[in-house]
Amino acid sequence: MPEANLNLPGASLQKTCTCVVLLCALHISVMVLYYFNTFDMIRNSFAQNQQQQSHDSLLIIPPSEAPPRNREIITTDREIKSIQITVQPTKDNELEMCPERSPMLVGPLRIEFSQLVSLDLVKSENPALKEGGRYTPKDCKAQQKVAIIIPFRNREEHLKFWLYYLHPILQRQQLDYGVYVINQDGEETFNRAKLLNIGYAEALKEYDYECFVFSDVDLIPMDDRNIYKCYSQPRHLAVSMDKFGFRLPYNQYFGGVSSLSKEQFLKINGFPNNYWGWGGEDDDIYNRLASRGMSISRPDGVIGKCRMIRHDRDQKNDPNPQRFDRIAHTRETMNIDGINSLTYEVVKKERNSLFTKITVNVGVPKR
Ligand SMILES: [Mn+2]
Repeated sequence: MPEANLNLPGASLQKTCTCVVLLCALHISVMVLYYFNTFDMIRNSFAQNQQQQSHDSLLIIPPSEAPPRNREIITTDREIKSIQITVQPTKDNELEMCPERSPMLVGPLRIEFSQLVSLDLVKSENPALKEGGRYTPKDCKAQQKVAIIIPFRNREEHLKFWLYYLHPILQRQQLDYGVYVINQDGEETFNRAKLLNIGYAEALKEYDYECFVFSDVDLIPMDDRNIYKCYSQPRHLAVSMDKFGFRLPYNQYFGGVSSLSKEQFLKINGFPNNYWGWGGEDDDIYNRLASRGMSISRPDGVIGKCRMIRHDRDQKNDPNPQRFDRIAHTRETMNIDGINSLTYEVVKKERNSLFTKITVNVGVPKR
């Protein structure tokens, strides 16, 4: 090789060198062009991909279930960042469904009535309540919208205990609920079942409730696992009362506290309107459920324990002498007597932060 070089003329060597340098330069520039082209393509397709994913999550996957996308965005590209910002879920979609079993439940509760409670105390202990005794969980979407209906007359002290104990329990149960106290106006004989029908009708005017809990004002659950919601069958919640030695007085007993979904309530045409005075209306309701092929669901005897506030018999609520005769004819009467024949007059509606009180004229018994 050195011998051959020596033989070449100087001009020819220079020409060859120039040629090699030019070829190298061309090669490098082609490489550089190709490199930048490819980089652009990758970048564009990445951006498109991101846009597609964001679009998908807006349409199909609820934000709560979608995996976080942020960790995929490792580029500083401004265009991609702006896409991220435009996908803001609405507040309604943001909330996940509350769990089947609330994590806030504590189990057995100490319930006593020796010290009177004031409404101010109950208010100060339940700051999350909204006007009318309404509550909605703030961290999750409640499983059910529940109206609590309390038939009422002249039991202010019992109502305070009820509110004092029940509001914290119902909030721990993560229910979207409202409390409706249906107050019978005047001094005529008490009509519990008609007041319950009125509560159903009035609550539905306020909100799209899907479940109705009917509770006497003097019954307090002793365990917050006794959930005040609706089940696939009508629910009896006051299953072991201290009054009855913490036992069910009889198998068909459906008194005290019960819950029916809107559908279950309508299936039996609501409750009877013509049970004046104490007793029988709960057995009539049981007959309605049984005649429509439904059965009673109950918590077990431990979770279903509850206390009744001791009281004397109310005035104008004597045992109804007609009750046995009426119960015997539920099947014939239930289609014409119920929510489809309900008439009443609202005298007054008051909303405070603990409950909505609706005073009603229920009329007088037929004599
Ligand atoms: Mn009672």
